[in-house]
Amino acid sequence: NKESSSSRGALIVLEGLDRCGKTSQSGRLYKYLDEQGHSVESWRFPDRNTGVGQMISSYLANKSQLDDHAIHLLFSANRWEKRSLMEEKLKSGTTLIVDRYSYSGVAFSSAKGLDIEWCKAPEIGLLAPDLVVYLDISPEKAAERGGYGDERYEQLEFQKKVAGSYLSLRDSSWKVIDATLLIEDVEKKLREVVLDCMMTCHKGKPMSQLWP
Ligand code: 2DT
Repeated sequence: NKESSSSRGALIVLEGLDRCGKTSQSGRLYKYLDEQGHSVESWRFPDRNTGVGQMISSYLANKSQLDDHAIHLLFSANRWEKRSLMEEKLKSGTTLIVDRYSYSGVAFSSAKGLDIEWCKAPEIGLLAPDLVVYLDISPEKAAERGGYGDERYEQLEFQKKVAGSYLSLRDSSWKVIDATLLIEDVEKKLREVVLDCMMTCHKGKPMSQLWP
């Protein structure tokens, strides 16, 4: 049941704190949709494979230092360099499951104290997701999950600020899923909202741009 080339794919974004399960849920969702015969790709931001992505990667590993505004703009540039490919894929009927997007950009930078409107500005004109799924977990619970790694933002105090920033970004188009449920239950809920969204896009919902 491959979609006809005349109907577009959906832009699905998964957001949430570190250790909320985004990456494993993206993987499971991708596998499911692929097995069902959908045209689907799994993406993530930052995309560390580009030149800009390598600068970001080195910053996150604490191997380089950058001004908060500068790194914010690099994260945004990293999305801009993928924008045309993203549009092409969606138009050709491929659904994209994206692990983090502009919301991570704004949530993490504003958690450092940058002005939220300033943070949102470079994202204007990127493709707006058809669905944002927020995998909801408290910073404390997330920290209990096998601990954080060594990357720059993986600390409880900072994650608490990020959680607050995410909260102020949430709007009615977000679907919030309790990330502390069993992994299979999260997966099931995720599939439901995603299939529903894909259907809407398939039926001709127009693409839009940030910020809606
Ligand atoms: P991963 O651990 O998921 O690779 O993320 N981040 C991410 C930002 O600060 N701004 C952004 O625009 C994006 C996409 C979140 C690496 C870290 O980078 C943060 C965690």
